[in-house]
Amino acid sequence: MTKSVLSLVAFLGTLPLTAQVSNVSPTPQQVVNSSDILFDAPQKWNITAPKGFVHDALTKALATDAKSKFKLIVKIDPKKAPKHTEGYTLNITRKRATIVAADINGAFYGAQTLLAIAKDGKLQECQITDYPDVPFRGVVEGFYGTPWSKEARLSQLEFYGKHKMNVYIFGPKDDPYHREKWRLPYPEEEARGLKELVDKAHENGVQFYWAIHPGGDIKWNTEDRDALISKLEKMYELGIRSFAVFFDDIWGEGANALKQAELLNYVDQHFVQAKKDVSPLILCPTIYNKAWNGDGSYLAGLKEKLNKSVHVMWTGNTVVHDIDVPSMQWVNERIGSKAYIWWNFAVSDYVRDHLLLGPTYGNSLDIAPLLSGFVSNPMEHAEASKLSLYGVGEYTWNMKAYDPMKAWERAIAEILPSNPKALQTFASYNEDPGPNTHGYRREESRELKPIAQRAINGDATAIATLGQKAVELGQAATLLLADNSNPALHKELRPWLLQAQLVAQYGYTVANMTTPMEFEVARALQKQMYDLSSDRSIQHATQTGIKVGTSVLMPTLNQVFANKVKAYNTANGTDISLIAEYNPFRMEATVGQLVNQGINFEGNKVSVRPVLEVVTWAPDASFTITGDKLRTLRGLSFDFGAPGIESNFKLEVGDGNTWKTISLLQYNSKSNTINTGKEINGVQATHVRLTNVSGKQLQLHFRDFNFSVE
Ligand code: LOG
Repeated sequence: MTKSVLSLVAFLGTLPLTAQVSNVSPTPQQVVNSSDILFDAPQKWNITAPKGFVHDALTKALATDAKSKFKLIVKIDPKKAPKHTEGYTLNITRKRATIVAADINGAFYGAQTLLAIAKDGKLQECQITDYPDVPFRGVVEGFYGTPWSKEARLSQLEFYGKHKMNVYIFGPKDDPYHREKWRLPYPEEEARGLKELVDKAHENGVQFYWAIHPGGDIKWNTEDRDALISKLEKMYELGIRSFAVFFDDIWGEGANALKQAELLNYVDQHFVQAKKDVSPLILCPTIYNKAWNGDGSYLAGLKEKLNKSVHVMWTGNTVVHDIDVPSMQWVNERIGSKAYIWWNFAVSDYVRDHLLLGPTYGNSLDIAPLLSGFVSNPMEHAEASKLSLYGVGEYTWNMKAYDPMKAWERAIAEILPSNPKALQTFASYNEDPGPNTHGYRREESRELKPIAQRAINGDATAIATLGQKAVELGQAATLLLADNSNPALHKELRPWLLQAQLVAQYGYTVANMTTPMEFEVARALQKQMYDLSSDRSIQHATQTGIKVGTSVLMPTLNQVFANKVKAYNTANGTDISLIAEYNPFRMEATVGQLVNQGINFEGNKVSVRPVLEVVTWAPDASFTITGDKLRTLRGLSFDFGAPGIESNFKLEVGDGNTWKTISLLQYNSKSNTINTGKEINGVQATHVRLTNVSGKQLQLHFRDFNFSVE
């Protein structure tokens, strides 16, 4: 670049870009506007472009005519293009648009930039030089819960292409042929569906990685090794050319670093290298975050044995964590290569009662040179996940230009152009996951914070404003419930929109209440929220509640409720309860991963939510479930994913002062379910406690723990 252009770039950096170029997301690395004047894009375009998906994308979006005077020329010329993989220049004049790209993906991205500029039928003279900061950018569908549908995935892949993300890793935990039945081939129809996805990915410049998760029951023998290779062969036949092997969330034999490395190296040599057209492998290790490093031998084993061509995934300092330079340096040193980041946002499988619709922020803007790839693990709500993925696209392409709030607003406008304001209001009450086992928190309702404290202090104006804010949330929810312009989004948000209406009514009631009757109304609304949370006709089977505004709005309202009732009690000598929440059971634990674990109470069944990763029980560690009143117990069972473990635990029930021990038995040797002796039936209790009495540390799953009450 010449000096004068550089200074022009610096100068323009302080000016807002005009409408057309600012349509481009992610923000290009360098833009020079020759003129601020917009001119009409041609009706018809005379297009010359490399055959295949670049040509297809352009001719699908633009009307073509070989006789048109306006030429669009796309060529691949590594000598003239920016010296970056996927780089391109785009030059628009009044007469023609020219894209010069380093490679085919660069040409595709140049075309995407042009299409974004021309979106409203206008063009602008400009010269753009562009390339990505991070070589592999995108998404790992790696959550627990209902895997995305084929339709959702097709829509995602288009979205990634449009926003210049080039990786999609298929690894949903609950796809049977990814994990449980990893040895078996997909049934024909599903295989056909995958083939369709692979084609769609290639049309959008996206590498489709298929991941296999064999560690739960793999035997380190030739038979299983060959089973794995033949499964990969089957996937290769479907057109897949990129593969990953996941060993996360397992323990025991499968978690052996040296055996894992041996297997990956074998696949590398006998499959990847042999095929010649397959991308480098990706491994998700068992120790995939710093908190689990232990004595360091696992990562040391990988570093020593694993082929350097294999990318190693990493979630950061803990399972759910934002990434910075020191955390990258820490892992890179230990694995001997640049880690491939698996960022666990906006995944919500550990807080399924929440939607995470807030902006994408928290990762340092200077880590690009330290990582080999950056993929985000989103929510099982595919369409709603685009709100954060849009930010991931912008962040990974051009970190220095990244502005989380602006990206968020642009995402909202793109995903629901009919009602962006309502969606933004609603989203601003669905950002924080609430207290959770991973300790990961997000800002929520930024605008509400200054009002909240004043409302709690009793400031009448602030309380009225709080009520008004609640009403605005209700209005937003009502508008969104009636807006079916994005049906997939509507379907995903619906349970939370219904809950938001109740939250709004509660807020309005609390802000305005003065009488005992109105206190009761507020409490009745909380009961309705609780009931809606466990209504199976509204939410699907693995969904465990519906929460809105838990970070600022609800706690503030609950506090205002208590203050008002207290003042009333003092003035009238009454003794009305200060608690508005309806919360019949709570959990306390010395097992770290269970501290904030939610409890469901539906019909007469009380159950603790499953934990996804392996739970570590120190000797004598326990958890206690406490009810709000004495209830009669009728049977209890649990499943920690292993048979014959009953003698390691002691189960007690009681009223908090006296405890009765209940025997634990495994009725069926083929299942992992542990039951109790008959003596539990009819016992009156408020408390149920389970303790590790084995005298040693236990590592177990936590699939289910439930009991029935009368
Ligand atoms: C799983 C992942 C899950 C995520 C968040 C990794 C590597 N594995 O704790 O499937 O969606 O955390 O709950 C994980 O993150 N285990």
